[in-house]
This record gives sequence, structure tokens and C-alpha cells, in this order.
Amino acid sequence: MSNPERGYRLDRLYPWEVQKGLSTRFAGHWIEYYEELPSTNQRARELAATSPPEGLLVLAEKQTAGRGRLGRSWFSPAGAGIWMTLLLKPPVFPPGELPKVTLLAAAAVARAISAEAELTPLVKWPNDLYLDNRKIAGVLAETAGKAGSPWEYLLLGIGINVNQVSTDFPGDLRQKAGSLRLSLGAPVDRGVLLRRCLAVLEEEYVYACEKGFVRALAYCRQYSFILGRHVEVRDGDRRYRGKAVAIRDDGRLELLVDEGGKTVGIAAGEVSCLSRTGKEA
Ligand code: BT5
Repeated sequence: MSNPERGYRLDRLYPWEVQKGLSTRFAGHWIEYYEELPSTNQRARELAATSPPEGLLVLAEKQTAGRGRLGRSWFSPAGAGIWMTLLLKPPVFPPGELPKVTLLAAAAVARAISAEAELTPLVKWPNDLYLDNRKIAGVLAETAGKAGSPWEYLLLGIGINVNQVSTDFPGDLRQKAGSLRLSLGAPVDRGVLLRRCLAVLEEEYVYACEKGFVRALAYCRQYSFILGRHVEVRDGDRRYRGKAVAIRDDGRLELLVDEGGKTVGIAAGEVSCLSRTGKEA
């Protein structure tokens, strides 16, 4: 290897290597692996129409049209991160649970990172993980299925920045995106982390199917990036400013709004943290 610094780029998340030592009952037992895909969520949606087994994992070294929420894009360069979608088939699945499922996935990935890399990512409601004030991971939870049963599958799309250095990010992301490597000061083995993510995701999911989301929500509250902070939440055309005081049991963010001192429960949105002067922090 001529340049050990960049050696991680030669790694591949080959399914047979990922599956060696995988401790799950179903998550990742079937892996569709691609060097390059437009988006793992998009591929998972196509596969959902063919009645795949629960636990199927779509994995790509690189995405050319990685997706965030609301049509935003997700930067997914080759070999530097984990870009994946896990297909689950929950027994009962009211579509209103999606915000909680998103938080569950964020909590599971945060737990997996804490276990493997000795870092403590914070959950930024509703779908991000942060380290050192930078976004290092995002979750895109969607539903899919055959025509007539569009909620048959849950697609847990997860992107984790693992080994990028800051010059790997395009200009507009350089100030706000981070990676495990940047926080740790050393590269991280993607295969080991991926196995741990699958194990914790399955564990949290099975637990939630039996007992509800209490445990995942408790984690998101304990390791929250925003609770107690003054924030602005944008939800479409609506904007709220106030103190983030709670994550409710239904997954909504409770905000004590500046004007009128009332609390509101917000189902989805984009949160920015504000400084005391009201500017974006
Ligand atoms: C998310 O959306 O954070 C969800 C990201 C989910 C990505 C995974 S990768 C595997 C699977 N397949 C897909 O196609 N998607 C999922 P959102 O909250 O909307 O955030 C998007 C915003 O994050 C962008 O507008 C950028 O500002 C920022 N961003 C984009 N790429 C980033 C990156 N690699 N790291 C940090 N921030 C990024």
C-alpha cells in the first residue's frame, strides 16, 4: 500500500466478509452489494415489490444520487462511509410510527458507534447524529411494498461518515459535516462497525416490536443534541423558535415557544440551534 493514510479506500464491504461473525438472527443475512448505486433506498424500494425476506440489506460502496429527506441529497463517496438500507417487515405497522422508527435507528447507530469507536454521538432530532458539532450520520426511514400494501416493508436508510477527512467533503459541507475518523483521529474498520450496527438495530427493533419504543426514546433523550437548547424548527412554511424541552412518547419534539410561553409538539422538521442572541449557533 503506497499511502497508508488513504489505505482505507482499498477496503470493501464484501458481503461474505461482513457476514463472518455476524451475530444477528436475520438482519444482514441477505446482502445485495454494489460498488455503485444511485441510492440504496431506491434499490430497496424496487426489491420490496418482490417480497424479499426480512433483514435484507442493500449496501453500496458509493451512491451517485444518495437521498436525504424532502428531496435533499446525501453525499456518499466511495469507500469512506457506510451507505445502506435495511428492509424490515414489522408485524404491526401504523404509518404514524415512522418518526419513532427514525429515532430508533438513530439511537441504534449511536449505540453501535459508542461500542466500536469509543465516541458518543448525540442524536439531533429527528434523524441525525452529531459529533463535535458536526453531522456524522443521517437516517431516512420510508415505507414500501407491493401495490395495495405500500406499508409492508420498512426501509431503514442509514448513512454514516466513517473515514472521510475534511478535504473529502465538498465546500458546502466542509463546515458542517464530520466523520468518525475526524473525531477519533484514526480510521475505523467499516466492516466491524457495520456488523455492530446490524446487531444493535435488530436488537432495538425486536425490542420495540415487543415492548414499544420506550427504550430507544430514552436513549435519544439522554444523548440529545438539542434538548435544553434554544432552537428554531422549520416545518414546511412554519417556523417555531423556543427551547427544546422534551421528546414525547410519540416521537414529537416538544418546544416551549418564545412567544406566549406555550408548548407545541412538532412531528417533523429541520432544527437549527440558536445562540443566546437568537443567531444560528
Ligand atoms: C438525512 O437527510 O440526513 C438522511 C440521510 C440518509 C442517507 C442514507 S445513505 C443510505 C440510504 N440511501 C439513500 O439514498 N439515503 C440513505 P436530511 O436530514 O434531509 O439531511 C440532508 C442534508 O445533510 C443535506 O441537505 C446536506 O446539508 C447534509 N449532508 C449531505 N450529505 C452529508 C454527509 N455525507 N454528511 C453530513 N451531512 C450531509
